[in-house]
Amino acid sequence: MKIDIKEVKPTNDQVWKKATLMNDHGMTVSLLNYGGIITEILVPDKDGKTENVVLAYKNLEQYLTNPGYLGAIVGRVAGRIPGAAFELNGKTYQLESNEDEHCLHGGANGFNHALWEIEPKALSDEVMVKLIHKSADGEGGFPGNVEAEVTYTLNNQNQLIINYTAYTDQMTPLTLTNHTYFNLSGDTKSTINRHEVTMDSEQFVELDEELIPTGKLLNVQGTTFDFRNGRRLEDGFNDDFIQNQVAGCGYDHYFIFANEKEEKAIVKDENSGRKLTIKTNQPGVVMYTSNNLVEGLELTEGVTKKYLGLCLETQGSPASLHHKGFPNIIREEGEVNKTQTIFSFGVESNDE
Ligand code: FUC
Repeated sequence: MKIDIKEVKPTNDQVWKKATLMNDHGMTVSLLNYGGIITEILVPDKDGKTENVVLAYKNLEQYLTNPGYLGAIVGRVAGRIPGAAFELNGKTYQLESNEDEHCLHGGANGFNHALWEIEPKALSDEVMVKLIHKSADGEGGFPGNVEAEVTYTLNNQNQLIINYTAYTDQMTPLTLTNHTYFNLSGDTKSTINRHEVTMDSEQFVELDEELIPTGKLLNVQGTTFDFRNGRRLEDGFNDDFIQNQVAGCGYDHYFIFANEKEEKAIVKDENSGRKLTIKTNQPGVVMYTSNNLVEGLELTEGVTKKYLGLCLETQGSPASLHHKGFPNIIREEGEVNKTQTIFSFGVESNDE
């Protein structure tokens, strides 16, 4: 097990730190203290070939804008807050809008653009970095001073464990996630169309044309959103179901976990044999299939394009700010909100 931290310069006047965590089984995770952005996850395929399974820009400078939120920690509130406004205890809070009149992923100066303090720590059986960021009362329009800590831990079971801790000194909405785009084919050899997803979910949040929750939960039964027994993503890309259509012919929806299984989501790529399993104590996940990814930005391999990556953004649901019956994101004064998501990588070969 090893950690390496070095300085990188995206531009002449900026210095970031890049941490590289390595385990004893050929798995490597690299991340920046800027936005807590994951820039590389190297894992072996079924033949032992180690390749990168996340989308990352070739030029670090691109992360300063990062329209697709590649690899980043997202907060204070991951997802969309319609009209960039919400009510709390009878008071209306107006946020900065950054997508038409809506607030997306915490606003223009969200956690994905913060330069986090970084502390490495190596133990005998795991390596980790802790990232720390303080967000002041009123930032982006949100109430409360928030102290966030996110740790990325790599162990010898080929698991990347992300722990989020957030303290607030006032009642406030908060739900953090990570916006990594996975592509298990390795070095973006192919799109995610044939990735097979299994998900422990019976219900998802209906969206309108602007990707804003309507307030209705839909049952997955009989739709392209039924991943309970596994389904290829291309089923939804090619279907005329209105919910796939509004999302740009794909998925960009919050799925509520049924909590029948410990493994909340499993992603498999038959060609490479790679398998990603997700466990979390979050109540659900936004599954986004990069339907609206800005195209043509240079990546470490290839360029950004539609269906190139799969985001599995475990989080609470911002729809709960305006509708009843959705997983809560309001944190109480003095609360320390703790969540965890575990990404486990493995292989499954067909000829076994
Ligand atoms: C996801 C989506 C959005 C958006 C963004 C970059 O979380 O829900 O639609 O395009 O990330």
